[in-house]
Amino acid sequence: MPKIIAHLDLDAFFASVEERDKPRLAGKPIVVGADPEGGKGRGVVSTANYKAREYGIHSAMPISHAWQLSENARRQGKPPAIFMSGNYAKYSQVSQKIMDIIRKFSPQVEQASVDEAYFNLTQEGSFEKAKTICQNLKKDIQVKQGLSASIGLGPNKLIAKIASDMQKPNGLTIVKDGEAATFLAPLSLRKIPGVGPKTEALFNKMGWKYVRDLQKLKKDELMDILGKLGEDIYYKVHGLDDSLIVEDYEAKSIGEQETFRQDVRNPQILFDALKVMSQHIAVSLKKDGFKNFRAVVITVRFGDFETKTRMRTIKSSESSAGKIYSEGMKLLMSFLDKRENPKNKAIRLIGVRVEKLTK
Ligand code: TTP
Ligand code: MG
Repeated sequence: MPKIIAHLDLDAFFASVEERDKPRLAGKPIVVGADPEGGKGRGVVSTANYKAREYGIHSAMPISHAWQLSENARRQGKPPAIFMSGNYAKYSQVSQKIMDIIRKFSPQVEQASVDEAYFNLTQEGSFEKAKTICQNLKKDIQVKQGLSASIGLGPNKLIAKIASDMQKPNGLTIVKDGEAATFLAPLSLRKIPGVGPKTEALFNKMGWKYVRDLQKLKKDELMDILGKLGEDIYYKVHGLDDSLIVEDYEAKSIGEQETFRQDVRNPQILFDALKVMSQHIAVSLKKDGFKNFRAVVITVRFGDFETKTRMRTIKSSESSAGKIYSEGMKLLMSFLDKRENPKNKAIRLIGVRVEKLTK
């Protein structure tokens, strides 16, 4: 029997929670993220609701840019966006409640991020029955939590994930067994997980833009270009994926980031920020019931917005703030010298997070 896998992703999650809880926000464009400080703010957008996206505002955009777009809209007589800081404790509570609802509809659920989950519906026996389950689930989330979600149904996780994004917001997209390759063919290559901006640029240079362009290649041709990654991509463009639903992951990472008021070269300022964030993360780990982490990840964004991420995997299982700090510091050091920062650029933002969490 073919598998029937679903992927659910909440629509404009943080912003939708705010809109739900604050009646004065109903129907308005909303941006959750850093303080825009009248256009001078230095942080980024966490998310924007769909009204605000009509102005071109989106996740990870500098908040100052979002402010400009909102001001442009205001000048055209449209309502300006409402900017608000996020209430992350609340979002994570809502997230847990949503996961509990999904668990009532499926015996096997994998939380993949704060607002998305894969779940198994194979036991329903047909895509028609699985579709009805998804419609009921969407209704239940709407009634109990006042939020809308988009769901993709497919023969594996890869297809379910891509499908859930096809008809956002409030979508339900079904790709039956045997339809996967046809479904993927017209999509742009960036829709394939694992094809990032660099790989996409490489493909574009070869004249390949859509999934169908890669579907024509042999596995060896892709492997000659990209090695193991080429092999992975070969299977993906044909809609093949045998990764399993991994239960038990309540969250894949816990982390924080800080944007400095001015770009920084002084190591002490960076280490101080790292220390405070490490302490916060250790507290969150405990609060969320995690025993250990096995990896520490540092993100550095330079003044020119170049952004680098480096990870250290730890052999022993650790949970202390001190360990996050010491591993984070080793990673951070390389950004202060030629190894990761040959041009001695100043640093705009650092982020630290822990991954490979166990309960
Ligand atoms: P997403 O599911 O990527 O985005 P979304 O739910 O806001 O919108 P969509 O309808 O397109 O799914 O991310 C979930 C939440 O994670 C999002 O509400 C805010 C947070 N987030 C960030 O803080 N920074 C980011 O860069 C992204 C992409 C998300
Ligand atoms: Mg979402």
